[in-house]
Amino acid sequence: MRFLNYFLPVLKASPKEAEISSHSLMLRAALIRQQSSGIYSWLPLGKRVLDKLCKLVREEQNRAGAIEILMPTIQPASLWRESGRYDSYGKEMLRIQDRQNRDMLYGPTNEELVTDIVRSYVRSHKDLPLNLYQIQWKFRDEIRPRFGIMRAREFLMKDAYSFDCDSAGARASYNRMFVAYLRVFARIGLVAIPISADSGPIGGDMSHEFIILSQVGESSVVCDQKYFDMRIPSAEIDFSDKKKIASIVCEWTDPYAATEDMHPEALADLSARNRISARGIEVGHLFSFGTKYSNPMCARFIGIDGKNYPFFMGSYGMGLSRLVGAVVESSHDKKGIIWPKAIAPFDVGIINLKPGDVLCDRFADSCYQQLENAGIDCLLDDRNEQSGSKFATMDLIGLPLQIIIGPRNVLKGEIEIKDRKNNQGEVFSLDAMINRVTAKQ
Ligand code: P5A
Repeated sequence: MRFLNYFLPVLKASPKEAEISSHSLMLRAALIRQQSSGIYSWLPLGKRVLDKLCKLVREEQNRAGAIEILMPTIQPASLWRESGRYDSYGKEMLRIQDRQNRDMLYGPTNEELVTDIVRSYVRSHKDLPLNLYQIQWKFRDEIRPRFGIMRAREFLMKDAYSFDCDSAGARASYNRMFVAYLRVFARIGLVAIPISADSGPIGGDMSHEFIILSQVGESSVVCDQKYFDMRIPSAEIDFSDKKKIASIVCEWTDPYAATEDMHPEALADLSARNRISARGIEVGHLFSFGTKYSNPMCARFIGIDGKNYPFFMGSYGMGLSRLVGAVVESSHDKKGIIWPKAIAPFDVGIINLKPGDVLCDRFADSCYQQLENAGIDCLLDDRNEQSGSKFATMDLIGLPLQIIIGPRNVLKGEIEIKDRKNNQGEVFSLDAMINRVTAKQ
């Protein structure tokens, strides 16, 4: 992509409404734009990040055996009346009426809707287990939307729903999602602490939140620092191996972790040396709630003994728009964002310091073409701007690698590569640079 053909309206000053770094950086780098309280547009650069994150999340959900569907954002109230949640859900739910005066709502979550799909098609234990997921916008009319997309009213969630014959099967489905979550967070450079949690309005007796430690988080957590040295399950992990998957969950729930409002005795065993007390951002939440929805909604299957049973269910949420904020919050410096490679909007930023100069243009175009041909996404800054402003923009938007093409270097046939993370530059010939960058990707 060439900057002159792109839409990247970066802001010079930090917007007044932003209270935390990630919100300010996301606005300044033109990732998002607020349209109303807690409601955001995703501008081209932000859309690229969100798309990359969705792709990665899909890979991990599919690997764990979940199957993607897409449910509507607008749901009929009738389903929520069946489950009994229509009245109890409260003011967070955006309730609307259609032209026939039918009660509808903008989905804050989809347990009822997915239960309706499954009860319509799944008849037999032979069709189980089943785990259906979607990536879809949700609306919750939060009393105090805050920190940009971090606590928004409209937000993107990956929500998965599992259906099993019995509680042992449901536990295995839960464990698979747990392990898939560990892999997603690790792939975007985050350590997420699984914390046993209250299940709130979703319900059930087992629940874990995944929390990223951060000063701006809304939860207070205490955990063992061991979490920061633990190994992430590899991509080759066999998700059909129930024992292996359960052992990984055991390993990851063994070190101490709790939210501060719980008063566990185990805390006493945790020596001060290993204890981390910090704030954290909730980026995912797993629930296991058995027959809470299938029973009232008469969602049943025929078991091995020919009798009817309600499905044993769980649901598994991941806040994808919030995760983008959490990544920016945990990976930035004074100059701007530092994207992990996995979700960077472009892999490489090329700065042509002197557009119009024959040699600079030739080097910049050749570099851009060769990298694009090698499948590397580049943003070429071909604007006629001051060098300082171009450097500042590139640092602000935080692409992992910068290639700097300046009139003095090109006379010697050279190009500079700078790593955004450590700010270290190295000078190469054009060919050596292409080899180097393509080898790194
Ligand atoms: C699980 C999947 C559920 O809704 N039903 C479907 C279950 N869980 S949850 O914990 O309520 O939400 C899942 C994740 O969504 C993110 N999230 C938000 N992100 C941005 N703004 C919000 N207002 C918001 N509310 C929830 C969180 O990451 C949460 O873990």
